Amino acid sequence: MSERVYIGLGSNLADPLAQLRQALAALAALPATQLHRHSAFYASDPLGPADQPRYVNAVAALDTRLEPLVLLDALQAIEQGQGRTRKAERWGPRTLDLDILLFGERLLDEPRLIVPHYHLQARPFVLYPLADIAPELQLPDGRRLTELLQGCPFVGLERL
Ligand code: A4P
Ligand code: MG
Repeated sequence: MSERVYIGLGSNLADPLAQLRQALAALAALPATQLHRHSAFYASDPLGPADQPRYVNAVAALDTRLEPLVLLDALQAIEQGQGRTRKAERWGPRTLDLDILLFGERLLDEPRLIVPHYHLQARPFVLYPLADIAPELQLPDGRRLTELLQGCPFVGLERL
């Protein structure tokens, strides 16, 4: 049985828009997985160190039969394939970041994988793209996306 998974995509280096398009093609090509739909692309002010370029962000909905850690491995392989190098600096610039935002109704708290993604509810560059593709979405804890949006103004964000 497949599960609906939401992936947050972000890039602020080496032609971010092209990075995101390439990543969407890679997601669509994952085994046992269908790319259901994706949001618009959004330019967003960097969260974290301010001396880095603006990001482009989007959210994709997948239907997958992969297990969560298998999907995480696949996402990290896509990041590596697009030139991601992990640096010590937290929240620093990157060619591609793929985060698992939600995985069906699952609550995961493992060393390598926490789902729902932490800070999901506070990030306009996650919530507004999510609202493009799943306005009726409800989190596993029962909170509705519409409630979260009310607490998260559309600031520092530009629909491309
Ligand atoms: N990990 C745990 N849970 C998850 C999950 N749900 N999805 C682990 C993906 N990975 C998860 O991630 C570090 C480790 O988190 C992984 O090895 C995985 O096992 P990472 O991608 O190597 O590191 P990171 O992304 O630098 O760290 P972090 O804390 O995840 O950063 P964020 O929260 O992703 O923030 N500003 C704008 N405007 N737009 C952005 O997209 N992104 C960041 C990065 C900072 N500022 C931004 C944006
Ligand atoms: Mg990440």
